[in-house]
Amino acid sequence: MRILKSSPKADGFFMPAEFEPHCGTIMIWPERADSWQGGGYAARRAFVKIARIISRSEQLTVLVSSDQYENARAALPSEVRLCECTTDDSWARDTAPTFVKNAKGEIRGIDWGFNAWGGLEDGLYFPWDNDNHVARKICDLFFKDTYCCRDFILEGGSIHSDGEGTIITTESCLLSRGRNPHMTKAQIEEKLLDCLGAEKVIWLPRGIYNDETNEHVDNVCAFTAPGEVVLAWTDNKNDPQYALSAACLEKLENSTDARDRKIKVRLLPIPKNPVCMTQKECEELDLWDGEPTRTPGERLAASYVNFYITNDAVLVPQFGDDMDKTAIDILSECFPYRTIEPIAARDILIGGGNIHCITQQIPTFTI
Ligand code: KQY
Repeated sequence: MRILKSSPKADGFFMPAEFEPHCGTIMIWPERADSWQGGGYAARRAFVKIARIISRSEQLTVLVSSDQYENARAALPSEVRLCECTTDDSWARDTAPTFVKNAKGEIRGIDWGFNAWGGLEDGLYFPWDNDNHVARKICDLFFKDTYCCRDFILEGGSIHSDGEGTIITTESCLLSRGRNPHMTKAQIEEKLLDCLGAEKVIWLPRGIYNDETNEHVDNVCAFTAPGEVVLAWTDNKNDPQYALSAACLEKLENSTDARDRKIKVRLLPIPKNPVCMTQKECEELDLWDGEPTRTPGERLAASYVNFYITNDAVLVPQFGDDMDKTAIDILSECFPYRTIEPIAARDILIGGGNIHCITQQIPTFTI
């Protein structure tokens, strides 16, 4: 594996869309007891269900600690490849490489800097060194050259690509003080275009209320096709999400993409009833640095937008809410050629993210 200092764009590489064909997916076995309640058992059951569906249509690699290897091997289907790797947690979207592709069908990984969603400013755990090394290790494992972008803090959940030159992201996340405070918005945009081989960045102002990642885009808005997105939405003007989603809608309605298309926006409701931590769930989380990581009644950043697209399916978070079925119906329209798979996701959400956050796609490649 070569560590490259050049730029993906200059080398003819770009980030394909998630709905383009994958050769595989990466996940990381959950274990951290201050992230995953009850010692991680419930989260692992949800991860296994997701793994079963993904491995139906693509090669799934799951990173696991040596302590958990036996448990993971027993729980996961035999076609899943397990690979021992030291990590700090299980957010493959954010710690695995972002893969870019060129016209010949070659792929390379991008190794962004990772500081646990904000470092010492407002990050979510410390230390994060193991997570910061995951992307390069995965490139090693897959024999893929890697672009060293460790000087730029970015998580995969904070970007979406349509594969045709357009990137969406959120200002609340990418301009946060804990990531790249030395860079201007224009410099950050230039870096994104250069690394992702894109022509246009659409900056959504906000994300999902109470999203502890500083509002990753992958929880609020996602491409379903070139020129088409779903946006998390509520009609309830008293809900704190209303103003955030309305600001994003205004931006999308006044934007064109890199190919000068007007963007078609489908509104995807958020759950009707806020999803909040129970006393029992809080009691089943270990403390971090002597402090609770969640408090009873805390509203979690529940959103159906945090789905994951595989070669044959779309895995959609479900919260036991009236809107679960509506979300499935809307996404069925968006993805008529894939099976829509509802996944009970509360046990993942408690960790602070959802199905998209625990998965990272590897595009198909020729060589
Ligand atoms: O949403 C994500 N991409 C990651 C969330 C991390 C939360 C850590 N508690």
